Amino acid sequence: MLLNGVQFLRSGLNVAPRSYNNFRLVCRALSVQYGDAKSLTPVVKEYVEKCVELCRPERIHICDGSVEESKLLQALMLKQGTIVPLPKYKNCWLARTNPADVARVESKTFICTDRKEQTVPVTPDATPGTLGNWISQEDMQAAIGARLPGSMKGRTMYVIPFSMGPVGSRLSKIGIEITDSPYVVESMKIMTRAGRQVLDVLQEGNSQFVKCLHSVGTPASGVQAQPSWPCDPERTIILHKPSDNEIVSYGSGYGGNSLLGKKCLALRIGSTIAKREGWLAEHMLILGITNPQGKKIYVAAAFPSACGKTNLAMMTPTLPGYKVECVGDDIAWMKFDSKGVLRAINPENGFFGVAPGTSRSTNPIAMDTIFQNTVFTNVASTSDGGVYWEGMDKAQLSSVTVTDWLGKLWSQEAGRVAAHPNSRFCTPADQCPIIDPAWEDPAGVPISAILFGGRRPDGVPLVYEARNWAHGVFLGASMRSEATAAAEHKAKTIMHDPFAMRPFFGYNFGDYLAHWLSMEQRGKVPKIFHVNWFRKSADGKFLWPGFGDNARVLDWIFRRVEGEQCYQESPIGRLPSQGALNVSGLEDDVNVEELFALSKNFWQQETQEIEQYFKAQVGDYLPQPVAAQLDELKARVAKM
Ligand code: OXD
Ligand code: MN
Repeated sequence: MLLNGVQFLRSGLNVAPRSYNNFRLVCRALSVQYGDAKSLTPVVKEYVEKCVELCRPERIHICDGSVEESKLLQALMLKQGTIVPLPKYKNCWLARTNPADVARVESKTFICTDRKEQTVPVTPDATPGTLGNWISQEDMQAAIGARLPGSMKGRTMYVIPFSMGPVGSRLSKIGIEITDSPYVVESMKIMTRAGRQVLDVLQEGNSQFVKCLHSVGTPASGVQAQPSWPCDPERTIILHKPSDNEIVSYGSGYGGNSLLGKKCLALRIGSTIAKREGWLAEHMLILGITNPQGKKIYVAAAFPSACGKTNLAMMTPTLPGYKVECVGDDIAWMKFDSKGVLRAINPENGFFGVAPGTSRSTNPIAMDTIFQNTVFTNVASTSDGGVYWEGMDKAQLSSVTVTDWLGKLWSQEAGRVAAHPNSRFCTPADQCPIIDPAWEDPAGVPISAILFGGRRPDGVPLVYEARNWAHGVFLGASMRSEATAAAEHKAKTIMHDPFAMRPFFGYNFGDYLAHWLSMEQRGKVPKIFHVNWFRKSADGKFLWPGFGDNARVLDWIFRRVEGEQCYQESPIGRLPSQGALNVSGLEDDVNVEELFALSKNFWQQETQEIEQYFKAQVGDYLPQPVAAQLDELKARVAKM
């Protein structure tokens, strides 16, 4: 019998595991085309079996994570036209997606809880909520019932056991992703620790895992616009049910919509687990920085998608004697250890970076990382078997022809971009030449400072420090940034993106703020800073060179962590004191005064805007200490 969505959810995984024999019945009828069904624990078998009954695949493939398996899947995708080889590099591939499936779809992403207020603040204001989308149990069941039954007909169902974080670390979590996309399997094998070793951990008695069901689906018409990239953009939906540690994603094969370890598990479900267990799951890079005296600290930084997290995480400092090493570029899981030290792991195993803008001058380390064992998506290709995107050295184009991300011949005069603005490289983290020696330390690395930031062309200085933890939490809550291409937003509007988590909260933002405030009672909290590399002058030019020169900002932060009194109070927080920011040797003249200028008018508007936002979006859920920080800021700005 075909399970419908209602039965799928109602039966959940709370039922006693059925015997292995039962599973064999299903699998025999289907044929396990690859892998060993015996390696699955009873609860995993139960989950796989339910997914089989619901989605009705043709065959099953249990992923072992091996190189042979990758070769098999690459050959299959080549045959299906999903990828083409890039012979200029070693083991690199290019996928071109259906042009309707190119980014995360925030408007179609839902969290399912009993009550709406468990997911989002419910405010009396009529303004539509922007802090996530709630779905009821009934509607989630209906959404599954309308899409998933039979969705894998004719396809192979892949079972991917994966670990977010080093396999076996007390900070790591296990997931089982079921998917009908070999592209997703290959990407998950890069982005997570996937395969047999994860099943061994489950066999050893740790039976908990996050259930991740993904299907690229089939349009209601039955016709795929691009058979090499099956998807169902009209009916795409990404569902999360934190109470069951469960994710169901339908209709998209792209990035965070389909690689379910990343945004769905590590952030949305992850933040709910973190709240329950007393830690933090955040949209943050982690880097180690060593000063000229050989002292090293670790820093975590939250910037909205496509605001330069990968560039900062792999920065080549221009300040002599400084060294930056990369722990992760997108997600940090942070937990206090028994001594009260906040320790972080990068739960990922690879980088899923935005390609355009990545070049030898902006991020040479990324360029040294990505040209082997990498899956590129929606970049342009060159006739010598290479890739191209906006920002890459144009000199290489003189001797080749270029095919754009849509598969059309392209030239520099074409008047359109060659690579999609959200095109990506998906590459193993251990290929990064400056990967931190402790990046896989199961204990995590100690975090001394947390940075918040965004693209703020006006009014916001290069760097300032929070006065205390509650003020830092307020800075995270009031973060704003220009929209980018990582999601479906179009115009370059300044959007609120608190903690860079707006698309990724797994529960009510008010409760999230209370959780952040409570960290102060759990251990020694790091210092918090706000940075803005993107301030512009009146004539529209960036005031700060950014990239490697951001080491100058990290140098000031380092010295503040060390307790140096190199700051002055200002109405918005602590600024570097006169001369404290090291600007010596900067190639271009930088107008430091303009970079740090504070305008009463701007900050009055900014505080008003934050106040309206809190009122409309957070309402009564705003914790009092955060509201008090806003009041204090307003009072200080009034006296400017
Ligand atoms: C990402 C994102 O892909 O934040 O990392 O969109
Ligand atoms: Mn991200």
